[in-house]
Amino acid sequence: MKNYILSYTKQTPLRNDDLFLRDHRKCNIPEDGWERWSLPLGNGYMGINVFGRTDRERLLITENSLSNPCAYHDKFPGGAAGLSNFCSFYLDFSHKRVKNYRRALNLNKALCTTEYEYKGVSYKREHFASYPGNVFVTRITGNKKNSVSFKLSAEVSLNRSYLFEEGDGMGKTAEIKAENNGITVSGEMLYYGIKFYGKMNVTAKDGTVNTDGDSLIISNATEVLLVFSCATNYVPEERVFTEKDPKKKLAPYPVPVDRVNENAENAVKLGFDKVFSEHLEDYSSLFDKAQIDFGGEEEHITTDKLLSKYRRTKGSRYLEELVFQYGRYLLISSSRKGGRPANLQGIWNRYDSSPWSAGYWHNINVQMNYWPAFNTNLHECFGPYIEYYNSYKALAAENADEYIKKYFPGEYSDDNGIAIATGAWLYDMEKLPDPKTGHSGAGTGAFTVKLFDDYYEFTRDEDFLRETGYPALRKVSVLLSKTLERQEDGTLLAKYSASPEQCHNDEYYHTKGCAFDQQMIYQCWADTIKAAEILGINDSFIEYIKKNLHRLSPVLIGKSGQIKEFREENYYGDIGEKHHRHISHLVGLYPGNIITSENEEHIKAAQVTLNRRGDKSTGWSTAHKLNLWARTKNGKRAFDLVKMALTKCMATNLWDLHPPYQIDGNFGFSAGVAEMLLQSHEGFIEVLPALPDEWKTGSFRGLTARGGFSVDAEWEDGRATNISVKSLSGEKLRIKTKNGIIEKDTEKGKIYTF
Ligand code: FUC
Repeated sequence: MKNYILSYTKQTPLRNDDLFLRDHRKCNIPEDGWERWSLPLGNGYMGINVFGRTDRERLLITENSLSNPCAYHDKFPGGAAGLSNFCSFYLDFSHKRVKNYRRALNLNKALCTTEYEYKGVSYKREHFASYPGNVFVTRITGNKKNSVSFKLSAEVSLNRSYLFEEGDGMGKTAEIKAENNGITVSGEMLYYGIKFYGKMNVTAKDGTVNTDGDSLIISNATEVLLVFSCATNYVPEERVFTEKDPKKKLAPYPVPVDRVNENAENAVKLGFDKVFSEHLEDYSSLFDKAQIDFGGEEEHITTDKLLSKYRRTKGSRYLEELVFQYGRYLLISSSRKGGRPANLQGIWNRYDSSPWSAGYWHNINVQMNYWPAFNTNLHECFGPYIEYYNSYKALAAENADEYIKKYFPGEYSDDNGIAIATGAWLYDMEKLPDPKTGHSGAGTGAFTVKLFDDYYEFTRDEDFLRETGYPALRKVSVLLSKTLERQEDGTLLAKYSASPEQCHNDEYYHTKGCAFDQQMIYQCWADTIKAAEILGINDSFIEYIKKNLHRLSPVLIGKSGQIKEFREENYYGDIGEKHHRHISHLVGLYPGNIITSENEEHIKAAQVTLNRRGDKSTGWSTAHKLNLWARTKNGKRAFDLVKMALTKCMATNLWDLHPPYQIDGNFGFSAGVAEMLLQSHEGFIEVLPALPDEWKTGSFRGLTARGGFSVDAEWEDGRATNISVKSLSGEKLRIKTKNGIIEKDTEKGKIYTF
């Protein structure tokens, strides 16, 4: 694979580059360039931002379970409590006015480096986060003996007893202790009684390490190794959600101090090279699985310059490839088995009161996080969400009982399914909204379990389908079946319905049977029926949804030729904001498969809707539209969105900006690029369905398709010259070729060429 490298000759500035806070100047949070310039590393358990500073380096650590509840407050407008950062380590070198400064993030190795010269010594820092070792490792070297000296200290923010106002219980206590071989950081986040512990081990070759209060002074070393591991006492169990007393949620669980110490000690024993090679083996086993090549040449300019060059010129194929791979890198770094799912900011957070609480938002954001897991060959990274679902589903069932009892009492029974509402965290989940005030309809649950259908489709893992996928699809279908109202013409409509966050006359718009809910209910029922068939299940509920599926009427075309967002809309924009960032009435186009090229009229109407909505929007919305245009098989328009994302939505560190930084935009970008190159939602594989002129010649390797296939392709002048498909699960293959759709029985592990 080519080298994919983010590189800079500027350090992360200390000025406030924080777009979120710029809009909310009242926030009194220390200033830095975290959001635009720092470089992210992660091993799924923890995220690290490397600032790359030479006078005072900052290494900012996040652990996704260290959280307050979501709570908005005037003092932190826009911030919503929620996730808090774990701690920062500061390395005081006092190296000012350095020469030949450069820093980089190498995506092929998941390795971050900072290099410079100071007073005749060449310094190098290398950082990586190992998943198998569960450690973050830093090596600092000087090319002259005894040239490395610095002070190492830790800082825990919010070391006070409240966040918003005295007595709110949203504070944190912390103790930082220095010993000769390292620094420990421990304490408690009070609201949920989260105990946390982190250990930084320090080894200095040649030099000395001495304590100075709660800091360490490292003097005259030639090489210094820092190894950090951390954890909280969070356990992803049902009772963490169902226990109502916040203090009791984690009460039975101890913080795994021994495990953390062992992680750190093991890595020290093994040494940098061994820990790095284990890390690289693990990381490459995922990262190297998929490649795209549009002929981009590695550009030897810094990433900030590359971004501005992209804006000024005809673009850069290298940058397009780089940002595609960056999304994959970020997913591997923030979502690994054993860790928590990637939240709104992945696993990187500098706040005490984070934007939208760094929650799991189920009306688009968390779904988008996992779209590239499927088509870019990273289905392993979806594991944390499956585990998360299994821990919240009991609460989701309680919430479903309550919702049906309250709003549909006649439908109440001993199985009311599960309710997955928009807002969710690691300790709690919102209830479905009140029909008069909520901003998103009950379709959010169906939108969520579409991920399970996709996971099954891409892996063909029948055990998963039996144990988790089918029960989840069915439970959401059950809930939704109880929320429908039969109309005179026999149509079944979601009685309380809202197209996510769409406003009319500045208020959330509430209605019956909007396209989002109808499409999502249709999709969920159809996927439930399909899963039941695969598993050989048939009962009265399956019979019922089979019989009534046609009554859902998920797609209506309006007088402007648009897909209607609301049944009562005639012309586009009659109801709701014309350019609203959400475009929820096209969920049937993507991620669903209700609007497909089988019905040209539907595809045309989807294009009208997309054109009327306009391209200009926030980060994740741009990525969403990229996927939608790809599904209409319009390469030119899809590429407009690629350009829009790269010219308007990227921070210098290539984080996607809503603003603020939200990782969904990065993930949606990678998924969208893959969707332009390969599709499989129509019952067959289609190579290059939405290829733009800019990518006339190229290749890809290891993109994945439904049915459990890994696909490689090469093309010239827009035409595929070589296609090879590896069968990963021995399923029947259907592929569109120039001679039409070909069907083939396959054997697991075999490769078929076209
Ligand atoms: C949805 C979006 C917002 C934001 C938030 C985190 O509610 O409508 O734009 O991205 O999620």
